[in-house]
Amino acid sequence: MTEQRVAIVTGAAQGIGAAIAKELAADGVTVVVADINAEGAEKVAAEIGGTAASQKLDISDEANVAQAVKEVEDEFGRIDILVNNAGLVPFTPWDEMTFEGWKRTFNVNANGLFLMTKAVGDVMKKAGYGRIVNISSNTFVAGTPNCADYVATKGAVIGFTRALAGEIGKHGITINAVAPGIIASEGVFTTGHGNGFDYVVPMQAFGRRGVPADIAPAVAFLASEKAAWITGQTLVVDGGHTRN
Ligand code: NAD
Ligand code: 4PL
Repeated sequence: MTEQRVAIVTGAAQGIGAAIAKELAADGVTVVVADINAEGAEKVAAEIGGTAASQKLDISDEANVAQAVKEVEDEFGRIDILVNNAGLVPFTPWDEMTFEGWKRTFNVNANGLFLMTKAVGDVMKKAGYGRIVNISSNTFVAGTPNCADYVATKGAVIGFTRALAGEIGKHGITINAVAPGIIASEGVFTTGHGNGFDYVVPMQAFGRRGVPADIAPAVAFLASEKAAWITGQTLVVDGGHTRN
């Protein structure tokens, strides 16, 4: 890949996605900052500068996904990297969980992942090349309470990653997952998860809060040429919180 590579990072208006977008851009990748929050996405793309672009995108809306992916293909002629980062991170004790809430979480975290991977995967298939990185969570390993819907979607991300790897390798596409531990993103402090650091930091190998920039390099590695022999894997990046 000597030419300029192009990436779509979903949910990149803030938090982990914004850090991933910045990391890829620093690696010389042309990044499309895609988010349902158009204004935030625009701001991150402007901060990156250079060739970075932004896009308003709801990953759970089939028509929006089709149009947005076509737009990127038309403008840049290629999509080398897809980072499926956008997601809802609700904090809902089981006694308060409803079927509506469960479906809302699955609609974005699982269905949105499907729609983006399907649409961008078709573009990658034509090119015979692609790198897909899905953001899971170490809650799947830890069985973190107060978000059973969320943990189930993050297990779905890992199952999907494992299953699809064997089917899309023949098209030159790798697909892997990164499973972060609790990270001080903007989103995490808007819910009860903000108190999670008190419990989690003492279990980590390092006594500080994880930040979005702690996650981005692992994603950039899996999106790079250096990771060409790695597919179907999940890399836990959590400061040693879970170690099994
Ligand atoms: P965040 O809430 O700070 O940011 C998420 C971004 O996704 C927001 O900009 C939001 O507008 C966007 N988004 C939400 N729904 C969308 C949709 N339908 N279409 C497009 N964009 C949408 O979240 P974060 O903490 O940075 O988390 C990012 C990812 O990392 C998520 O997949 C999350 O599950 C995962 N993760 C987070 C943590 C953590 O502790 N923060 C830990 C492990 C995994
Ligand atoms: C350990 O992915 O991994 C809280 C909220 N605690 O979203 C997460 C831990 C949260 C996590 C996560």
